[in-house]
Amino acid sequence: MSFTLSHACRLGASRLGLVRPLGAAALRPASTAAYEHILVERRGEGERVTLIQLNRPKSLNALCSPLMSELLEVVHQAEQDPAVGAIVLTGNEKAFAAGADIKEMQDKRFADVYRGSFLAFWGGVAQCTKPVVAAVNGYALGGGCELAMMCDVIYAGEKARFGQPEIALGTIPGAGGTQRLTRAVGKSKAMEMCLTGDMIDAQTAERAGLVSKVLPPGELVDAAVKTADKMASHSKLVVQMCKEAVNAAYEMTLQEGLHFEKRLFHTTFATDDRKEGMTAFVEKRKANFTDS
Ligand code: DAK
Repeated sequence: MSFTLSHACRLGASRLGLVRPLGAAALRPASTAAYEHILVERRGEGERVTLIQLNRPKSLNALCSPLMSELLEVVHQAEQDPAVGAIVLTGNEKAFAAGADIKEMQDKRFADVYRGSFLAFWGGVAQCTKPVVAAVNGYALGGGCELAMMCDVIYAGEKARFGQPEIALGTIPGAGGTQRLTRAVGKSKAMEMCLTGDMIDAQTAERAGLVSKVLPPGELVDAAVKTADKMASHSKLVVQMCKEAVNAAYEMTLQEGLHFEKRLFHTTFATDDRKEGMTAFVEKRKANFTDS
């Protein structure tokens, strides 16, 4: 089912790069106008997966600020919606996204971007507490590659191409390209990509650990939705803890991370869902999680 949301009065704030926290009450009826730069659908069992498609095909889904504001608004809504268990983010067959909008950045000066902390709000995608699966067909360049890396899992179509070409524009990656990419593929490949601006193909990205699966382009989104749906079938509470624990591996020493993991593991014993999951196993039935 497609659901659409009015955005008429929202874009003023969005264009300033402000992302308003929206509660469920801010959801608009399904019959009103759609977003301008993204398409949003609900998929999966019980429509528990939010599928977001970047939709600026003429500019290869260049990530202008209004698009990113819309994206962050929907991510936030999905996060607030107790019926949603996971998100899939995709583009089209030619491009996931060819980067931030160069035309928007072209005339900016240091004072503009520094004073306003230009584009810093993008980071909200990585803060999402629910699982986000990126389904990348075509180009994922610059901010497009960085956006994919803010997601928890990346699936790639066979023709996908990843790159950090900012160096050729006289700048450097600014949304994680030097950091998340290095953690994902190691120093040598990250340096090679960031310093040459060259792209890697989907197969290379899979070998390097940047993506976890490569699929025929036509099967990609369904595969990503299937995976997201499986994640959404588990206890949302425990999925959130699990995501938090994996993400901690990027921030902590091994000892700190092991301690943090152990404490979260112990914490699952304070939930109804841990008891239900183990009881269902023993009783040879499907668990009925209540996210509590
Ligand atoms: N921005 C704006 N327009 C773009 C674009 C982009 N990134 N990429 C493509 N387009 C537009 C083209 O200008 C063209 O528009 P028209 O000329 O038709 O009006 C249309 O999309 C089709 O593109 P091409 O004609 O170039 O198509 P080709 O198939 O020949 O080439 C290409 C495809 C992907 C190789 C090429 O378009 C390309 O090189 N694009 C630029 C890729 C790039 O350099 N990306 C990095 C941008 S810098 C930050 C957050 C994010 C960022 C930084 C900081 N913070 C949180 C602080 C991100 C920065 C970047 O991403």
